[in-house]
Amino acid sequence: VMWRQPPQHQEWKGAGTTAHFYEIILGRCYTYTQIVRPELGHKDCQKIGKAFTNAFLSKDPCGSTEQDYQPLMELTNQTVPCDKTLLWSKTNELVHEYAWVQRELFTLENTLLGYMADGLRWCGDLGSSEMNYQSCPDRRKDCSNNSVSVFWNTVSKRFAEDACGVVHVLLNGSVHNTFDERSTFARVEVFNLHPEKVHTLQAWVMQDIRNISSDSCSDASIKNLKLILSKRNITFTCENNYRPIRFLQCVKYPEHSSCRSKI
Ligand code: DVN
Repeated sequence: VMWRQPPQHQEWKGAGTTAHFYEIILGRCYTYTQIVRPELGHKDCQKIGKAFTNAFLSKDPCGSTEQDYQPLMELTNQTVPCDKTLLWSKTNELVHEYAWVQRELFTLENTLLGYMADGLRWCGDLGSSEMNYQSCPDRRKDCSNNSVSVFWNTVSKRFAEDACGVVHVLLNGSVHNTFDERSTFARVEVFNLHPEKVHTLQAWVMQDIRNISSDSCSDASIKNLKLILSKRNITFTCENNYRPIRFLQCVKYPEHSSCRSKI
């Protein structure tokens, strides 16, 4: 008997779990703890890998919670020195180029958990103990409480809560909302900085070198950020086109007029 194949049904609107997810997070855990930051000391990568997958396997991928990730969070605590936390929004490439050079600065992706999960996708299914490699919930089209978004909200919250001293943030002065209220930085990180430990948030607002305009620090969205922080008793300072990061932009566009002579 020839059975007609049922039409392939995509459960969710987003791409599925990254192929070889488990091997990638395990490998990244060993790379980070053995090579990138050996000073972190011993971490049990086998246990961390299991805690990561246990957070979402056999569960509804649209019903993910902070508690699901608690065992993973407890195995991956890490101290970032005061004044060395670097937040960002809409500057993904530039911020990591800068953190690569300034090795004492930590973005979330320079901590163990952020390093392990960076760029990956994952989800499980309530009715199965396997990962779903076919599709995962899209945060806009399916649900916001999906396994990946809840993970980033949870780790971003801890990253901000743990910060102390001066916290830096690299923002994009060439987009419509430099401070975007829907971003993780705005929704999660700004509200979880502890004013008893964090006295100042220093923003570096970088513009696209090919398109330099006027003062981004006086942008309305930045004024909104300043207001939110003043209500939280955190001092806000803002600097346009911070020179060390401008130099990085000039590495990419050395022939640009603002890179040719005096910057
Ligand atoms: O400070 C950093 C870092 O610590 C991080 O955890 O949060 C800050 C960066 O996130 P952001 O402020 O939301 O910045 P972006 O540039 O708006 O978003 C960066 C990336 O995270 C993008 O790939 C976002 O996906 P998108 O908007 O292109 O579909 C992604 N992202 C943002 N919010 C998310 C999310 N991914 C999953 N769930 C969310 N809620």
